[in-house]
Amino acid sequence: MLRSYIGVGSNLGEPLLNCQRAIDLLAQQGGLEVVRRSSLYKTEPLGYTSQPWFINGVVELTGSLSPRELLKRLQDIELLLGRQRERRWGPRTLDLDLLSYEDWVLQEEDLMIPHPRIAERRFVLVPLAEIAPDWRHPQSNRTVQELLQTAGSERVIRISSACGMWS
Ligand code: A4P
Ligand code: MG
Repeated sequence: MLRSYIGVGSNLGEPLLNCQRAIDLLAQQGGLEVVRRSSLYKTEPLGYTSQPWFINGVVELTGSLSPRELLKRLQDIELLLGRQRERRWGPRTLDLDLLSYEDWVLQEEDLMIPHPRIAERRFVLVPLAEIAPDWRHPQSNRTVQELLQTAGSERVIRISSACGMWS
């Protein structure tokens, strides 16, 4: 089984519900299984800062889909939940990022694995550390804990436990 981690984020509409629905939709589809879900976190916006705080979390998937098939699934779910692509790094009803796929490194314009901004983002690393403390970045070979020591300083506040709000 191939293992991947997906970053889930939302800061428009009902962000908590959007994240929960996205995971439910992922879990209901064939070809993959949601193995673990992190807690959900309220996180300070990064990049474009004049926007509402986000809800973020990370899920672990296993399955037989290729990275491109998986990306397509993620984009279909984004659209289904009303995502409109406007401002880059701006507010969104749902953002699903393919953070990693096994220990693959892929550098294509429309698909980069691992996701290029993992190492600097506490809103990704904190939930990832919760469900995959031994995960290593395949390019730097640093663990998620090591990456956290040099990541940014945006505030990340846990709002639900891993087995609470999600199920
Ligand atoms: N793409 C390439 N690699 C990947 C990948 N590994 N996973 C391409 C997903 N997509 C990937 O993405 C733009 C293009 O990236 C896609 O067409 C896909 O082919 P997008 O989702 O349309 O646009 P975006 O999300 O606005 O851009 P980007 O660069 O993905 O932004 P990020 O990195 O997702 O950042 N602050 C907080 N606190 N929490 C957040 O969740 N999110 C962002 C968006 C900014 N600030 C945030 C948060
Ligand atoms: Mg994105």
